[in-house]
Amino acid sequence: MKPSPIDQIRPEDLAVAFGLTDVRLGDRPVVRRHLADLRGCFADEAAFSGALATGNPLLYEVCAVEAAEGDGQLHYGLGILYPGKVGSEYYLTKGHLHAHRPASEVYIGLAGEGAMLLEDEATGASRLVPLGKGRIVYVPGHTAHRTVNTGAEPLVYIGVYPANAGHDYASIAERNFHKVVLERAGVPALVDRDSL
Ligand code: PAN
Ligand code: ZN
Repeated sequence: MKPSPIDQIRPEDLAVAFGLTDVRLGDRPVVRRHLADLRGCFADEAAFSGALATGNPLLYEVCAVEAAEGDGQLHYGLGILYPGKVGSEYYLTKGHLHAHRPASEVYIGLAGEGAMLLEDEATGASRLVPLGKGRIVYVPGHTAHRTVNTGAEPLVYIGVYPANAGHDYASIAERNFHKVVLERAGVPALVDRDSL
């Protein structure tokens, strides 16, 4: 007899403990991105070089649970994005499109204050939507997405996405997002990259 789907998941993947200050989910691998890994992401290159000359801080870390593969399965990751800025641009994630473009994603905000920058791949249309404690963001397919910490505390969230989504970083690295999120007069402002 074929094993039922529930038998194909390891018991430790059926229920996973998490906290808000430690990104680790059991012994699953953690991806850590430091400032140097974000070369090319920030608009102000001089501010980036200046910041890097004084250190290479941890900007964010992610731990994913990829318990099952195949049609209909889900993966998810816990992310912690630390507060800070390069020049006046808030700390951010690299951002990506899903390799399987129709794959959408749900982000659930657990702690902190921030936003998601969404950008339609075909038209470049952008939305800045709040993500933080008590907020859920829907990321449609075909939409590049980047997380931004606009607060003073770590921004903690979970992203849930189809198992076959995959991550395409190269397309974003090539052209970057059209918009940047800067602190202007003490509050976040969405600004055209080309206007800087
Ligand atoms: C998230 C992201 C996470 C880190 O789990 O992977 O926020 O951002 P980057 O992957 O852009 O570095 C997600 O969107 N997964 O699909
Ligand atoms: Zn994603």
